[in-house]
Amino acid sequence: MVRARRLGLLLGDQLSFNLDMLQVLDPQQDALLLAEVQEEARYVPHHPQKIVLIFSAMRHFAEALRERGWQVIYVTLDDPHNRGSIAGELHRWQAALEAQQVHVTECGEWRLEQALRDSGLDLHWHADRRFLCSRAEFAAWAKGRTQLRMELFYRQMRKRSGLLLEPDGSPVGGAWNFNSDNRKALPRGVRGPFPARFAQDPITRQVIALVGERFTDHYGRLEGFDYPVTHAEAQALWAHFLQFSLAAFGDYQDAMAEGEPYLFHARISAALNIGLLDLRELCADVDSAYRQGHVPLNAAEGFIRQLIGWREYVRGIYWLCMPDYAGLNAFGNQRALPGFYWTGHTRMRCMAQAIVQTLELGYAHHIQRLMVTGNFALLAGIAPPAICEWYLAVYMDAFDWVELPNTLGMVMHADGGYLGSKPYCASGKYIQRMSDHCRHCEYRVDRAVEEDACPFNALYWHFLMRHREPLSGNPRMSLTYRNLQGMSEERRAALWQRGEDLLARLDAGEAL
Ligand code: DLZ
Repeated sequence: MVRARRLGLLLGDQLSFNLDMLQVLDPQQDALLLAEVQEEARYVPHHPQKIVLIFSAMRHFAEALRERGWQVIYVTLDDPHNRGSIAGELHRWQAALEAQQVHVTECGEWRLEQALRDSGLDLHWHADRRFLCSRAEFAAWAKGRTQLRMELFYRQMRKRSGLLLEPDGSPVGGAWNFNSDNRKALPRGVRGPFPARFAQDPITRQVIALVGERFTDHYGRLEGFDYPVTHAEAQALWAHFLQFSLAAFGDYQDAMAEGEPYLFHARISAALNIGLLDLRELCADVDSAYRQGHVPLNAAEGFIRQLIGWREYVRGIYWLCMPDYAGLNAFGNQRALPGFYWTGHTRMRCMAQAIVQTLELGYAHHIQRLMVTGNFALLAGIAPPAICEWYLAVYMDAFDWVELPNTLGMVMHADGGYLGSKPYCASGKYIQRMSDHCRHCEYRVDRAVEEDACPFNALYWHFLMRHREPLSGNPRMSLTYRNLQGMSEERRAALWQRGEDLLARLDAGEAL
């Protein structure tokens, strides 16, 4: 066995040439370790395509590193000596290579970072500079603030990055945020572009065979995998978005439509989160597309806000508040996740569409996640750990640092409003306004208490009634509570009863 002076670990979501560690270590004397392990593949029932993505991208990255002269140890899942965990493999290879030092990059997830810190290995830690704001910088920004607000954080990131700024430091277009120009419903006849698809090469096909054998107990379709697995393919996906989708993304980023799983969304989040794309390069491209007049400001600003605003903000909150954050449950929700989240077998058309496409593609866009599957979980009072695990398992781009704050905080309001100032609860009316699902649904969105009424309607009012305390005191909810107060007592009682019936049916294991 060859020896190495130092050993560097690269995790399945750290597949970037820009990592600090790769600048510090020396290809002449040091070795890099990538390991496919049971523990990472099974800590939640990841969508089979997500496991394919990670393993295939890891194998391709290992090849690319070797081409650049690195000595790479690559451990496959079926290696008979595989110890099944990242810490186990680090121990094994440190001993085998007689490495004097082991280098690691901050993990995306608290769970794994804790396991490495508890591993008994003497580790040299590197910050993950793929993000704009370090953990320590976020903590310094948050210190002394009673309420954290994304908008203020976002403005700081804009100033710091120089993105979409005038020479005097003011925001281009005279405002920091064009959020209100991002909410158009899709006009009839408008469709998203033909999606970019990536053919499976022999490495990917080998991984698909492995996953098909080993993960038969995980939910989600394995066939049809077409995600980018190399840096070059991820760049091609990005170029496709810039050319065909970004201009319309601004207007229609909240829209939903039958048979349109992607619309004008970039579908780059999985590639970005595992290191195949670089945040700074993406933002620079969007900034320059705007400055060259190729895309309107609501598109450029809306996109950049998601990346340097929301994405960095949720990561900051995650590392500031873990591990306690994972246990928060402000509404005391205890209900089990309905079985139809794993099958899509529900008569609610919007839910069925979002869930089925999720199981087929490992993808749904943010409004489907927030206002359809998420909204239902909030209104139905699903226990936060159950719905958080679902999101973490089924989405290709889901890692705890981004999934947990988004689900527990933004979707479920289980942190009591720390991350977002009001719950994103909505009746069927919102879904009707933003999609064409209701036109194809068995339930009637214009009804609330009848047997054929859209379940979102009564559940919405039931949610507001059962959480009157503490929500009615929230100034952003006052109009909603005035509407509730304006109803007759009989109407409120009927809505409550219909909500009770629906929840009882969920508890009995019935699909709505
Ligand atoms: C998601 C995932 C999966 C499915 N498998 C592996 C693996 O076998 N080896 C690995 O290094 N990483 C994997 N990952 C990504 C890790 O779970 C991810 O790095 C941590 O959750 C982030 O802390």
